[in-house]
Amino acid sequence: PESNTGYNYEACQATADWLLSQTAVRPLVGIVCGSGMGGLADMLKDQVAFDYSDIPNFPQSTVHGHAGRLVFGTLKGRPCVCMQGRFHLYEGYAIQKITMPMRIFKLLGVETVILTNAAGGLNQDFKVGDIMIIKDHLNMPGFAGNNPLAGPNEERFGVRFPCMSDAYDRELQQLAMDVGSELGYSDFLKEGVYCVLGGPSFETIAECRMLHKLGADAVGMSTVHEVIVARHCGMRVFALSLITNKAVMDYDSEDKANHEEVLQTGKHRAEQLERLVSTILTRLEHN
Ligand code: 6GU
Repeated sequence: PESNTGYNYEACQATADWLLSQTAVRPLVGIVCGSGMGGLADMLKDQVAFDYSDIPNFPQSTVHGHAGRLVFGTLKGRPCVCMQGRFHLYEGYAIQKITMPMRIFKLLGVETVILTNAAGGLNQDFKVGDIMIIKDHLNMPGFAGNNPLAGPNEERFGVRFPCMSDAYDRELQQLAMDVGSELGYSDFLKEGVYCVLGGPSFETIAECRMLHKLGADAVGMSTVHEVIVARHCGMRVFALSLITNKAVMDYDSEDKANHEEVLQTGKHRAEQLERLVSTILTRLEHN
């Protein structure tokens, strides 16, 4: 894999300083939009947006359905920064590159990170269109040594061996449940364990069965790397999966996972997901 040089503290600081010189927005919340959920960024008022290609040191996005813009603005008066399009292992990036925007968030002053993704449902009680509050994760690339914190530790960001048993803030999970029930979303608001794989191929039937047995409720190709780096540098994390399809679990099934279905479901539920996130946001407390 590529080395992480070029993404050291000074490079991140230079990028953050450049961004802070270009906008008056001082975000306390950072949002990462998953496939088909970029509409969240469009809700921001008084936008100042940057193509990733215009930001010094920033990685570039390649996938269809990911716009590749960093959008600053306010959501119901709250200053936010929003990644419209994220980076994935399957695009071939070094894992440190994928997660570099979390360190930029930190240096911009972000205290809370909200991440969304599209995921396949492994839990048999889940339906397409369900929104899953992520309460924990299985980091499969991490088991194989591909962890974004591998390499020299940067103490200015965090400790060598960060705790992950409290990765997903429990108060924010409860807040999301409360907000979801107020909005009338209880029927499709679930909670569960998200498992990340490298992709880009979808899982085999045997792999889905294995992941389900291991305790995963949903499977996808993102988020966990970002969560690890966000927690390492002390930001509070909340994450949601939109269940865009059911993972294929038996040999009689005619279903096949495909990217179009993922994007289609994203559109269908996007509005509700956006309302959930924006309402949560207005209830956040910051120092
Ligand atoms: Cl079924 N698998 C993975 N790995 N990622 C997904 C997905 C499935 N559905 C949406 N994203």
